[in-house]
Formats: sequence, structure tokens, C-alpha cells
Amino acid sequence: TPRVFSGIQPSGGLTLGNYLGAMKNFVQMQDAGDFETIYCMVDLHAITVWQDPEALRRNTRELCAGYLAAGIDPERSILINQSQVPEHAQLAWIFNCVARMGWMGRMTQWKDKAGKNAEAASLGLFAYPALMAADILVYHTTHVPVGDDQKQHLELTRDIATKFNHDFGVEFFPITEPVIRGAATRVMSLRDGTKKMSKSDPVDASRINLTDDADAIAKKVRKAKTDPEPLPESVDALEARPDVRNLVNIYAALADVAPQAVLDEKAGGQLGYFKQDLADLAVAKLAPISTEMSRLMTDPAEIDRMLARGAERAREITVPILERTYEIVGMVR
Ligand code: AQP
Repeated sequence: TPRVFSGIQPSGGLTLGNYLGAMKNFVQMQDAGDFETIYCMVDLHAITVWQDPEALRRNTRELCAGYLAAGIDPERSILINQSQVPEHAQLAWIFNCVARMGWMGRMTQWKDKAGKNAEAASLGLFAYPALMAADILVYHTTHVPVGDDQKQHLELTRDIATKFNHDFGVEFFPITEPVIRGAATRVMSLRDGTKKMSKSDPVDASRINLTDDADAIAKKVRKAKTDPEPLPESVDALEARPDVRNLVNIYAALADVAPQAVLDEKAGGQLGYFKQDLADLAVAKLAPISTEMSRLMTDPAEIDRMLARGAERAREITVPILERTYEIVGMVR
């Protein structure tokens, strides 16, 4: 069966960007039933930059609660925390020996995140894409839903699979296909429409957290950076107004309509009113999720049981694939 894998880092609380750009889509893929779906909290990826241990534990459980509240069903999908399925890290080591330094050095995410001070970045941050390749290939995943920002890493996953197969003269790892999300929503910062909304942005007002209450959401939307012009007739006119475009896109994604349809209804309106509508819509759509998340978070032991069960199911797939990989590579078993 075609199989999908995707993950989210527990590197902070979930944002509206993670929800509209990733989770909502994960749920649709699960519900469509065309793929076997595996979704992950990638805690090993999160620690490529410093994470406070208590915060990491809390964020991992909260991310699990977020998946469940958004509609991931742990029976129909496999829901796991990365470090609880040790084959991810074990296969990543093999891939560290397959991938080339030059490939990693060309990754734009590495260049962005390490910045000018690459000497001080962790070795894990550099090797991040090899672990991601392992996440995907340890399940022989055939399809990965990717946003623009992850295209290059999936390309590298394909290169690693190709080189492994070639070096060992096998047809073992599949060449995973990207599933490009239709009209994928890229949610931008509420303080800067040219920067992506991010859980690790130090400014809380830049993002809507899935755990924000109605007041917090309304306040952040009201204070979102915009210009004084009314809403235009056509989306083309939003090109030059990234902050306004971002709010229109968020509205459209929450309402499940095209951005143009939002303008057809609201063109000419003042932004103050539009922000009020947007806040109402965001609260209506997110309140059930945040309520369910808080309910789930009252019983962390139940979350941990669910994750243990997920890991058990995942390992039915990963243990044989890792075993076979070790054999191919020449490890005595
Ligand atoms: N602003 C966004 N708009 C649309 N999609 C987004 N994603 C993240 N931010 C947006 C999608 O969420 C998934 C999980 O991403 P991740 O946790 O692996 O890390 P990220 O992309 O780096 O997300 P953050 O929130 O910005 O985390 P930090 O701050 O830790 O780097 C991915 O599918 C991503 O596309």
C-alpha cells in the first residue's frame, strides 16, 4: 500500500501555521484512505537546537494532544514520538555514512538556521536531513506531503535512497514522491507578512497558538500589522500588501474557500471590520481544538500509553526494515 509519513517538531507550542499548513492536511489524507498514514512528533529533530528538557516533554505531549484534537485517529493512523522508535536514529547513522558533506552544506535550511556562525551550530543540525531521510525510509514511505520549505530535504532523501541502492547494488529503498499540497496555506507572521509564522519566534504576538483563548486570539488579530487601505477587489492587488494578503489567506483557509471568494464577499470593507470577522472565525474554528487539547492534557498518562502503543505498531514495520538494511550493509547479526 502507498504509505505517507510526516512529522512536526515539538520545539514549541503548535501554531495556526502548523495547523493550516500541516495538520489539517494530515487529517484529510488519513480520512481519504488512499494511504497508510504515519504521523510523528520529531523530538530528535527538535534537539538539534537547545530545548529545555521539561519544556520538550510538555511540548511533545501537547503536540500529541494537538494531533488527536485536530482529528488524527490513533487507530487509523500510526501516531508516534520519534525517539520511542529507535530504528529512526539507527538508520540515520547508516545514512550519515551514505550522504556527503557537500549535499548537507547546500541545504538552505542549514544555511538559514546556522547563519554566519556555523562553527557553533550542533553537528545534529547539519545532519538533520539524514535523520529526516531515515524517518521516511525506515517505513519504505512512498509519499511525503511537503510544503515549499521541505522540498529540498525530500530531494535529498531521494538522493540518499538512490545512492544507497547503487552503492550496495540493491533495489531496497523506494524513491519517495512528494505530494504537493493543493493551494497550500503558508501562514505568515502577524507582525511581518513576509516572514513565516513560527513556533520558535520570540515574539508571541507574531503567531496564534492553538492553546490561545478567545481573548488572546481576538487581541492578536486586532493588533496584526496592516495598512489603512480597504480590502481590494482582486487577489492580484494583494501582491504588494503582504500583511493584508496574509490575513485574507488565513480567513480563506479557515473558511475552506479560495482567497478570491473572500474578497468577492468583503471587497471595499475596512480592515478593522475584517479583522473582527477573522477573529470570530478563528475562535469558532480553533476553540473546539484547544478545548479538546486541554482536556487531553489533563491525563498525560493516557497520552503516554497511546504513544507507547503507536511505537509498538510502528516497530512492526521498522524493525524488519532496519534488520534487512544491516544485512545489506554487512553487519553481523
Ligand atoms: N507558517 C506556516 N505556514 C504553513 N505551514 C507551516 N508549517 C510550519 N509553519 C508553517 C508546517 O508545519 C509542519 C511542521 O513544521 P516543523 O515543526 O517541522 O518545523 P517548522 O516548519 O520549522 O515549523 P515552525 O513552527 O517554524 O518551527 P520552528 O520554529 O521550531 O522552526 C511542516 O509541515 C511545516 O511546513
